[in-house]
Amino acid sequence: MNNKSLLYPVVSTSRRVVSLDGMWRFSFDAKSEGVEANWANGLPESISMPVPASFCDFFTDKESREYCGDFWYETDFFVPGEWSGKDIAIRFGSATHHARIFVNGVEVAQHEGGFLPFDAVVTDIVRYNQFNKLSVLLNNELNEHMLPAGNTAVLSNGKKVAAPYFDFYNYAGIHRPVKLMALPTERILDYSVKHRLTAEGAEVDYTVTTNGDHEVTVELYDGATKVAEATGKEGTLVVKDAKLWNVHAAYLYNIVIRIHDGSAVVDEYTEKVGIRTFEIKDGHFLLNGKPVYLRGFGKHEDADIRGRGLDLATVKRDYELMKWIGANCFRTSHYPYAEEFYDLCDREGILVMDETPAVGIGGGAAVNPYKEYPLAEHHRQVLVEMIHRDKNHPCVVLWSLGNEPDLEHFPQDAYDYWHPLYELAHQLDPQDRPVTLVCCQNDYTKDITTRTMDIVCINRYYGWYNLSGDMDAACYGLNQELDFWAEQHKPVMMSEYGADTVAGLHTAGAEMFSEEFQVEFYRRLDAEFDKRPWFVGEFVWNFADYDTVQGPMRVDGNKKGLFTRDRRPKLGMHFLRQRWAEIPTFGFKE
Ligand code: GCB
Repeated sequence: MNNKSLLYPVVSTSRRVVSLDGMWRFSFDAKSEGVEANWANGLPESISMPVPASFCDFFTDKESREYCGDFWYETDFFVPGEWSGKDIAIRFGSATHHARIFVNGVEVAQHEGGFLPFDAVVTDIVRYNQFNKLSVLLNNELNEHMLPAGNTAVLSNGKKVAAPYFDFYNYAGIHRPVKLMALPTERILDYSVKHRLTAEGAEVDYTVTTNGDHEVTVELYDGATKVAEATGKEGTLVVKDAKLWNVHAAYLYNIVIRIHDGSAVVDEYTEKVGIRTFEIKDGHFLLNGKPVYLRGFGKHEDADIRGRGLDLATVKRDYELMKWIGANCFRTSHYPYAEEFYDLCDREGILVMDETPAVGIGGGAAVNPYKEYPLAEHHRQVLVEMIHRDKNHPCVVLWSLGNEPDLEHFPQDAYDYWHPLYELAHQLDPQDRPVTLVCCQNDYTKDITTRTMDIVCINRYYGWYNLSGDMDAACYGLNQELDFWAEQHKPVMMSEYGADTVAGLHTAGAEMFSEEFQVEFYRRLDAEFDKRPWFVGEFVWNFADYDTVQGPMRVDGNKKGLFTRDRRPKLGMHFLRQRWAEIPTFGFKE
């Protein structure tokens, strides 16, 4: 059974949380024999493995690093006797990609998709005042009915090989924190907030979902001072002289939600919330009613050794660098990130375009992914989970349904697939944020889907993959395309553009792969954006170099980073730092 709640685990008067992160036991299961052989009651052989982290880069031998198939994690956890009478749940921030969870040998949960949280209520299975066994069977094979999409080839020697339809390494493992929780049996399952600015301050409409009928109260605190309160599962908090959440000037309140039974508090949940509005109006993004030009990056959760495992030190360093360069936004390409990322954005005042793991859908006229990949159901699931998880973050301002699907070869099928997702996202989000998808360098005239989104997001590599190295031709091509988009009367944003750049490679003229070319690339293309008032944002690709599958196109991974993988700036970074400093935070570009 699951707890039916994606609320982030917090400790309160009624809730307890214990981290299960640390060194776990690990074993590959190449023959997929573990379930039959009862490995859920104890791994016959194991090595140690840190959680959270990807398992891949701890290994030096190719076989283990590139392992594809089933693998197990195992640990022991203690349940204090004083927790009896509560519901006991285990929550995974994510586990990549397919997970089956066992406690004391009993299967308690399954989850598909490697980038969103899930939990299992294990109250009836755990033994109190004793150690219990937690076993996790994971599988990192890719296929065409799960996201991100890919394939798994089986070689003649029986070895499985991942064939991703995407350009980042297929890291796998328990990537995010694992928490043991003691929750009241009658509890808060979810809440949502929606903000409205008024002449006196702001009004926050809220809804609370619980699994019981007792009275609910909601309070808003500014530090220790209560500034608003209301009773009931739905209501409005009236905040006089509200301090708004803003870019680079975040202001956060504490929301405190309680369930009462007479004078007793049955459950209490508290979280930080920011009051702000975000909308598209007259072709511009308005944050709290003021136009804002988005500038930032596409990123990856990617780091040396840890792979895609959450590492708070890397997260912190990335925010410091984003502030240093003057970015105000980034896209969680190509999947929802760890919740801790969004928390820091909430605190730092950085905007987020939140993306589902829908990457790798289609890739040419030969296959109609909308007919041949049974993806729609899983796609809906990840969209629902992402919006459910992230809807209250003030930093999240845009939903991206996915990255670079084929929209050109089967235009009507593509529209019929994507448009219901667009409508679903609007229905699911209490704040009704703008919804988009990110389209790739296709024959944009044939694509009938992108123009129906709230904003047109284009990934374009003029000057790199096409018209390579010729920036005059690249600017010509870009201008031709931008003239087309101008006729659609939608705000347009560059959601990716970039050039592979080998740090330390210098050329007197600006030649491809050199740091000089990276500067020239951005200097020339950015000047074209600046000619158009309806151009509302630029996300350079990528924040930092990152790992990919091996191949003739990649030299030790993708080198389009503005920082190296160990976060040293390349020349392009200095150019952008200066450019972005000249663009006012609010208002229009001159
Ligand atoms: C893209 C993809 C991104 C790739 C990038 C590149 O269009 O969205 O995942 O990594 O191009 O560098 O080729």
